[in-house]
Amino acid sequence: SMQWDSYYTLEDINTWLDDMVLAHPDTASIIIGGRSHEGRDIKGIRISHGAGKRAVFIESGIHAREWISPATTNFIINELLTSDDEEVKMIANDYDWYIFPVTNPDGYVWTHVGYRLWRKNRVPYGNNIGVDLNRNWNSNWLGLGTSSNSLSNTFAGRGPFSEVETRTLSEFIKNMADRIDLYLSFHSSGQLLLIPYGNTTDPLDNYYDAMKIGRRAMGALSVRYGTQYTTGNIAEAIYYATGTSIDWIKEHLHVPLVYCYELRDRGVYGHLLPPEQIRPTSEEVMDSLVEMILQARRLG
Ligand code: 0X9
Ligand code: ZN
Repeated sequence: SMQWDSYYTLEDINTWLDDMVLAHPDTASIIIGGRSHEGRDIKGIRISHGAGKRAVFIESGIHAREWISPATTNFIINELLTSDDEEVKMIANDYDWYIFPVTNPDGYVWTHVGYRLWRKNRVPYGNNIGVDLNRNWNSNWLGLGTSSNSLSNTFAGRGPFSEVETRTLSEFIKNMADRIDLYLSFHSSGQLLLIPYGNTTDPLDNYYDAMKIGRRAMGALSVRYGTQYTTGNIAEAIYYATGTSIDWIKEHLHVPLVYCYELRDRGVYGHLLPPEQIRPTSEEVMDSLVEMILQARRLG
């Protein structure tokens, strides 16, 4: 089992997912959300206490080097399956959970065996390698905040969904989209909670509800360790970014609530967050997730 004080390889994470399903056969099952260029599965877990419930979807690790993202997601899986906390048990029970810790498996493996700060997938384009999988979704594709140069870390690919990872995962999501109440995308870093859209500062249809729910969730996040997150539209809170997952989920699948977490920290370690911070980062995010769902219910 995981100790939450070190980062794990893809192989370790996938074995751990299998172990969790073996230990919780009535509620947990393995799901395959898609595949990668190098032929790996995008492996995840479904947690369900009975058919026909509304769903929460968690996509993490789309950027390979952001190791705190899968680590936090694994912690959430563990809490949903093993916690004795009444509120955690309640959210675990009330929803069907679809959770993918590593949605860029080739990139994640490369950060362990090749280059620690790799971000993109591993597809060769000319002399360069890799598409930014968070610029390749079919929403304002190749708009602001991305690049058509394959050397760039924000290379959008040769077309919307040119990459097998985004193409297969988006199909999986599309096929269950009418059940999703809440979609979360985990990244690092900067301590932000972001809402669509990345190409404009114009408010969303449900901007005020999304902001209110997000701010209250970040209030809950701050209680345990005092960690401050800023809630805002992608374009106003950081920079323009197009072809991102949450924009596509919102624009094309009409999921009401979608958020991108930019996890710890705020510029000291960045993507190289020390493993001692895995547990506190994960705990406070879990606190925020409980509050987010309670607030979404109140307003929804
Ligand atoms: O640039 C990005 O893709 C994200 N920042 S990061 O430093 N993790 O690369 C911000 C994108 C915000 N939008 C979505 N996540 N959809
Ligand atoms: Zn990222």
